[in-house]
Order: sequence, then structure tokens, then C-alpha cells
Amino acid sequence: MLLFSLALILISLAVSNIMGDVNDVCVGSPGIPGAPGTHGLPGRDGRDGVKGDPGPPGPMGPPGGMPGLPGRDGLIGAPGVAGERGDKGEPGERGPPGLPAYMDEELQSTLHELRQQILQSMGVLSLQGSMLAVGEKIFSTNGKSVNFDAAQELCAQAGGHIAVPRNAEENEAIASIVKNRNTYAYLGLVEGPNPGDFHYLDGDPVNYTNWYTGEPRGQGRENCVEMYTDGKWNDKSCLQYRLVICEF
Ligand code: MMA
Ligand code: CA
Repeated sequence: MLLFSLALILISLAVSNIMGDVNDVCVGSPGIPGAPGTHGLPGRDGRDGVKGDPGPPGPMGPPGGMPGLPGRDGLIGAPGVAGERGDKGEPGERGPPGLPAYMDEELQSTLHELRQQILQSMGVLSLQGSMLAVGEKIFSTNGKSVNFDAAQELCAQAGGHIAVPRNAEENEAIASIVKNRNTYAYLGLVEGPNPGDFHYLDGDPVNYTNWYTGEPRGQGRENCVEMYTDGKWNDKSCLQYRLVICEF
């Protein structure tokens, strides 16, 4: 019985302890934390990461390596100098026949204008005393006195010839210029191989003359002809300075 009572007491004590009925139990302060445990074993490798960016170019290699690939084409160069002119091509095919001139209105009006302009120009030049029209010929002087060869050259450059009268009317026209300039002029005729035989510059023999009394008397030593201020002719050296009068 005593043992039973003791057991009951012990059991009730244990139960009250379990049931938290500890109002009557003393509680101690927490103890010092224990030392950390040892590291665990390393974990397994993770999966591969994504591929990284390409790295920077490496340093230049040592000299003596293999030559690199050819580079790209350079820029287009400046144009070269123009080539020589080619040969003239073959003539083209013949065109269709045109209108008869009298029915071609454009041609007729062009001719009308040209005629008008020529007459106007001749009027002005005549008024200025720059030209003298006689029949088909026009006489003109530049007022200069030069030797025969130079006179021939000047007239040729202007598209004419040294003036030479082929009749009395032309002689008077040239004489009026000579008189007006008060200086002698060379005429367009020269002596041939036979003294006293004169011919025009185109080789034709003269068929009109107006020699001064007693001329020509140069006997082959005066191969050119000058006109005096009275319109008479004299055979004369070709190396004098004489007025240039051209005919066109
Ligand atoms: C000059 C000369 C000649 C001309 C005679 C006329 C002396 O020579 O001009 O050509 O015939 O004069 O007297
Ligand atoms: Ca003479």
C-alpha cells in the first residue's frame, strides 16, 4: 500500500510536469550556443552556362607570317585624257529631193533678208567712203602704202586682189581713190619676160591700158605698175611704197 501511494505521487508529479502545470517549477537562463558544425561536403557541379561574347582581337603575331588575303578593290581612278579624234565617217544616205527654190518660202525669205542686209551694209560703207562699187566690182583701200608683194598679201587676206582697171570706168574709179589719198597706188599687173609686155596677175594678157606718155620705158627693169593721181600709168620698181587698193 505504501508502495502504491508512492507510485501514485510519482505518477501525478510526472503528469503535472507534462501537462505544463509548472507554476510551481523554477526556470534557468539559456545556455551558451554551441560551436558551429563542420562544413558539409561540396555540392555537385551545376549545368553549363550560356556561351560568352567573343574576346578582343589578339596581339599582332610575330613578323614572317603568311601573307594575308588580297584586299578589296580600291576607288575608281580619275578619267584618262581624251583619245585622238577618229576618222570621218562615210557620207550618209542622200536625202529626199527638196522643193524648187522659187517654191521654198523659207529660202525665199532668207534671200530677201540677205539682199536687204547687203544693201544696207553697202550703203553705209559707200557713205563712209570705205568702198566704191563699179559694175560688178568693189574697190577699197586700207589707206596704207606698202611694197607690191605686201599689197598682194593684204588683198588676198581680205579675200580679194590688187585692183586693176579693165576699162575706162574702172580706171576712173581707182583714180578717184588715188586722187583722194593724194598718193600713187600699185595696180594688179606685172611685166612678163619680154620687156614692155604686161599681164594680169592671173596670167591673162592686158586688154586695156592707160600709160602715161612715153611709158612703159623701164625696159624690163621696172616690173610693176603704179597709177599717178591723174589716173595715168607708169611702169615702176616693185619695191616702192604705194597705196594698197583691192578689188572684190
Ligand atoms: C622715174 C621713174 C620711172 C619713170 C620716169 C619718168 C627717172 O625714173 O618713176 O619709172 O618712167 O621717172 O620720167
Ligand atoms: Ca617707168
